[in-house]
Amino acid sequence: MTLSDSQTRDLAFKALDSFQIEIPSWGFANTGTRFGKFVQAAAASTIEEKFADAAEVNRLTGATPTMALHVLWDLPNGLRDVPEVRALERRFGIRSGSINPNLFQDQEYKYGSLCNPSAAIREQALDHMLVSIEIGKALGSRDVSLWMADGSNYPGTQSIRKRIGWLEDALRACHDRLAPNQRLLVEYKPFEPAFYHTDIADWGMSSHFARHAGPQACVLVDTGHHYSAQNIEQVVAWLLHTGMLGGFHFNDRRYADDDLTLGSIDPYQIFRIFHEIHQAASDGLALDVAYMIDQSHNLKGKIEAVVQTVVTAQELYLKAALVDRERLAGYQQSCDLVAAEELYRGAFWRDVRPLTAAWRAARGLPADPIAALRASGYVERIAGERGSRSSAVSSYA
Ligand code: PSV
Ligand code: MN
Repeated sequence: MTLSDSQTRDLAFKALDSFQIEIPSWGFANTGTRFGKFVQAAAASTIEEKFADAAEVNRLTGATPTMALHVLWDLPNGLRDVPEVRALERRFGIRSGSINPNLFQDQEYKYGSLCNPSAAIREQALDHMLVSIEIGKALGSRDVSLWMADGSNYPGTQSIRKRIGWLEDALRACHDRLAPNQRLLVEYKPFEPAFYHTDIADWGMSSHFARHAGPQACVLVDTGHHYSAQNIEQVVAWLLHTGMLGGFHFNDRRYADDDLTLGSIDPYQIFRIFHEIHQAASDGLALDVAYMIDQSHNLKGKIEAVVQTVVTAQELYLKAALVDRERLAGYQQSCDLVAAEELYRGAFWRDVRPLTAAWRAARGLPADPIAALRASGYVERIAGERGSRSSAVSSYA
């Protein structure tokens, strides 16, 4: 059945109303590569500045009410920093999103954190996890999002199986401390900074650890954390099917974990992921998926890059929402390959920008959030205010 314009509009508005995406506090701070850092005068160097920037993005897009926090960078004093964060939430109208423990920067973690051969260091890492869970409770934030840099660089230098056991124990201990509304998201990555083996290298390992930990644990898919040829939407379909999909860290990549703007290299990839999610929802699967951005922009203006990312995510989410799934199912059933593919590709190529613009107008948002940011003078103003300080401080190298 072909939809009328007003039916399409209703469907589009419904999809856009339901789509929110979390922005990372570290996306506003000065970052770099291991070769160097190009500092930006407008970069945020305090938690207050990060909240201010997040509020600006939400004002422009209406789709980013929460900001992910990285414990070491944003709450360096742990629970003692909670009241300040609470006050900033109220002041800027932005809620704390996922809480990201940091198990990769302390010197002790050279040979691993929760998988370190030293029981004392594993204990220290577990303590940090437990503090992060308590921070999540105190902030009323639901997801604790774990990524570890643990692994090894050379064959034979670590017992892969002993490390599996240590991690199983640690994640179960974490799960025991979750409040009923909290979730533990387990992120995977096949390489970097470890280059021989990574303790949670892929979605199968993440799923195993999450299942072993308990029912409130699930998998986090960072789109940059796959081998080049990997079929990520198939991974997503499997996680949906097995009830293990907890959320995403979106970004794009050409070679490795490049942290490029979502959809800048392969927008079709993100469309295909969103299609799996819309399809699962319309098939009646119970879904609870946290959409998050994990990008640290080094060359683009930080706030502008985040706004561009949110706008792109909305467009791709909407394109996938508008796939005629009934007709597609018919073509799939009759194995009409070309008709199925053309319908699918057609949805991807559809220009949904008139629909996103109409939705923004109806919701009192700027029709073109990037242009509105440029016109607002916000970046120039904060660059003037922050410029003298920002070269000195950074949270991520
Ligand atoms: C690691 O590459 C990662 O994707 C994790 O999610 C970290 O928390 C984040 O990037 C920031 O370093
Ligand atoms: Mn990530």
